[in-house]
Amino acid sequence: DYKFWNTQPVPKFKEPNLLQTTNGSGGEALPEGAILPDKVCKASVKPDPEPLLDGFEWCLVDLDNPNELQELYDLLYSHYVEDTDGSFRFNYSAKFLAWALKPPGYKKDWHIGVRTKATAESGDRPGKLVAFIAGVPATIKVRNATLHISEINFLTVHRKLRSKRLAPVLIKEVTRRCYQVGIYQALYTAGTLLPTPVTTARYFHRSLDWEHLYKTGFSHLPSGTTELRQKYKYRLDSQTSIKGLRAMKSGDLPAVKELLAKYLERFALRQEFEERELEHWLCSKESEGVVWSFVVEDGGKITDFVSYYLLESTVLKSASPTNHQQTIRAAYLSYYASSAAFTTPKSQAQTALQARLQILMHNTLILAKRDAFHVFNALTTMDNPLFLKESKFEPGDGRLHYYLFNWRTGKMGGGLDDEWAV
Ligand code: YNC
Ligand code: MG
Repeated sequence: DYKFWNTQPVPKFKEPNLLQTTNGSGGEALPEGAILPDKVCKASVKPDPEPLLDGFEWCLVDLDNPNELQELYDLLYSHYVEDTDGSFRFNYSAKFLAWALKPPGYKKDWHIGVRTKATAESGDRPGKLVAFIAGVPATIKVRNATLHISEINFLTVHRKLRSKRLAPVLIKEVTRRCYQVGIYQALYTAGTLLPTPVTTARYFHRSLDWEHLYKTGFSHLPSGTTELRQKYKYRLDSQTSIKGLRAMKSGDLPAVKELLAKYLERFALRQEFEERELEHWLCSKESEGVVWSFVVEDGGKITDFVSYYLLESTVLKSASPTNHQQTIRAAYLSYYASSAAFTTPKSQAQTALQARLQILMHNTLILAKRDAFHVFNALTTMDNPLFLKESKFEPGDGRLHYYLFNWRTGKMGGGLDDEWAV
């Protein structure tokens, strides 16, 4: 019954909303915008964090310190998100964490941890890291509003401390630290249903190495087919087919920024990037080995771009008789854009875009396969429904709910003109 979430500035389930038909629900339609005014948030800020249970203390996790980064990696490796039946767990690399949590303008004091208390017996060394939550700053557009927000991620509680109401305490602490610096809205995603998603996406998976996915229990052999036929189904050429497709360089940033901004304007929920932010996310030193970004250059013009990131999953219930810990190397589709979206006349843009994205994604799969990825994952966000089926993606069990904190708006995802892109 959401004892914690009912106290927070988030929309209630089934709340009448100005941007929805109220269907005679009788309620007064509530306006789009902040749920709590800035000044109310500001006035609520306490000078200190809430006290923790005896034996625990707050800390910041200094990601520039390799030992602390490793501690965060270890915590997530053993305790972060698993799939619905506990067969796989995300294995975010230390490099990924440093990249994801230190974009331009990041705040060290939004990397919040909880440790067991140092004791005299342990020589007063800091205790073990047992919980974490992080925020990074971002600018988003929600329909016509521009919001400076924090994006909240990596909420983790050690499994021995679960169900002790520590998660709400972490959430309140990151909220306090955001409010302290005048950030009153947040964006977050979770597989868990909470009040109230602004939209919900589904995960789709495209096998690149079907045999590996089968051996690790990720994929099953559908009845009426054979292993050989499955491998054949997902085969890919070794060479890409788009002329001018190449790795992105920092010199492409101005063109990619412009193309992406124009492309994303078509979506009701989207991020806004400065050039240095895009550089960080797509082609910085920090992103090497984490993100792969490509452009299509045609006659000196950048017509398309696509990116994906590496996130391994640990195989927890392997059918393999060896003790060797198996992993799945997954590529996740990230930002992309194509100038085919701006085809004129407008009535032909959708068809042109669909055709173009199918070719672009086919080429992207070839690139990912070449880089030894086992599977390519994509959500049903952005224009992805235009190519998922055609490119042999299959729906998975996973759902991802998108949430806004302290911002009310209408539900998104009804049609391609009203989609989301964050
Ligand atoms: C979740 N994922 O409903 P109620 S996603 C938010 N996000 O509250 P306890 C969650 N809330 O129902 P546990 C949540 N999961 O009573 C549970 N909750 O109102 C709510 N898993 O707390 C839950 N990482 O401490 C309930 O639960 C209350 O010990 C119960 O801890 C939960 O990063 C968790 O899936 C998730 O480590 C930490 O299960 C733990 O179970 C765990 O008794 C594995 O908590 C890892 C995992 C979540 C990944 C993510 C996004 C987090 C967003 C948090 C909300 C941010 C709000 C905006 C703040 C900034 C505002 C500004 C400006
Ligand atoms: Mg707890």
